[in-house]
Amino acid sequence: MQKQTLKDWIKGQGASKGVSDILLTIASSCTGIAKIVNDAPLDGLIGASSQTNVQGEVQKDLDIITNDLMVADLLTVSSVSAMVSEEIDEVIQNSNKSENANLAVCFDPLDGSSNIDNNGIIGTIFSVLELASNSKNITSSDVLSASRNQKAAGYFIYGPACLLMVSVGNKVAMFALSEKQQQFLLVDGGDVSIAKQSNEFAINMSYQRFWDSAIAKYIEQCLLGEQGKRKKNFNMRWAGSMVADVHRIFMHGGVFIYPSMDKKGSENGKLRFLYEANPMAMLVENAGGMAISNSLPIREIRATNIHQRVPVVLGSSQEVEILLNLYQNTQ
Ligand code: P6P
Repeated sequence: MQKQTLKDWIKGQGASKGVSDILLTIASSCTGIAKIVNDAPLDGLIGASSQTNVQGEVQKDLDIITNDLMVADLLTVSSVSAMVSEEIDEVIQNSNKSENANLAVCFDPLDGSSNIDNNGIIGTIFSVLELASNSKNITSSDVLSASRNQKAAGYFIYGPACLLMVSVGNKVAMFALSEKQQQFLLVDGGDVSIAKQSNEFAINMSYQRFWDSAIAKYIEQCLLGEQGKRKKNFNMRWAGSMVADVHRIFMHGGVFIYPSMDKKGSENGKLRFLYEANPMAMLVENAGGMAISNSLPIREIRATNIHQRVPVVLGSSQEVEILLNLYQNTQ
């Protein structure tokens, strides 16, 4: 049976033409990124560039190349009013936008780029926000005040297969890039859900001394396994790539944790709200999971900076509920 194309799925979900044009353009951009990533070792592109981004992080060659590709492609879409990229300090204006354009695209063009040189799994994360204003010059506060009005969110994952996980407000659907057809085709029934229970957690254990008491207590109980009050054993995974760690949660449950830490520069964790935490929170919640930042739902955060970092706990609802209770009891 012919698998549904991304274009037909989007139409079936009732997304606006503006959102549809953006999603199809990003899908085309990421088809190109998949090829660039695949050829990177042969093209000498797995190393670091001489530049640093607004986060003060050394940019990889591929960070810059993939960013420039996505910006150039999205500037051709008339429904895009502005963009926020992890790699660019300021809001990017779209001079080609139509008069009534009111959509902002926030993206991390290549998440997990510390995994490039070891051929690890990396990805692209995106969020489409509907702005309250369609003024000529879109400000940071215009974008930030639209963060609760996500019209679409998703990620591409460049692994053995190139996959897309996406939601335009209702269900979450997974697509795979068909080499033959060079387009994304629907995998399974278009209704991905996250297991409510899990025995797997994803956290960088090397930061244990910096954790707050809620996280410390939760992980302590996981590590006690059957001897502790959880009365079951846990497994740990940490890919060092948010897209890889979150995708595993969609596939077989689990909880992903990047907490605030008592460590200079990590007081709000590491992950950025607009183009990492917020889109992943929409996907996770639309798949029946939970996504919190300390004791607040991530999607209710009122960020004050377009590159603001926020603590992230997301995944299987029963596990996130335990962490939420721990946060509420330690406040
Ligand atoms: P750490 C990748 O650089 C990233 O932003 C996320 O994709 C990933 O979850 C996190 O950093 C890993 O951080 O501190 O474990 O290297």
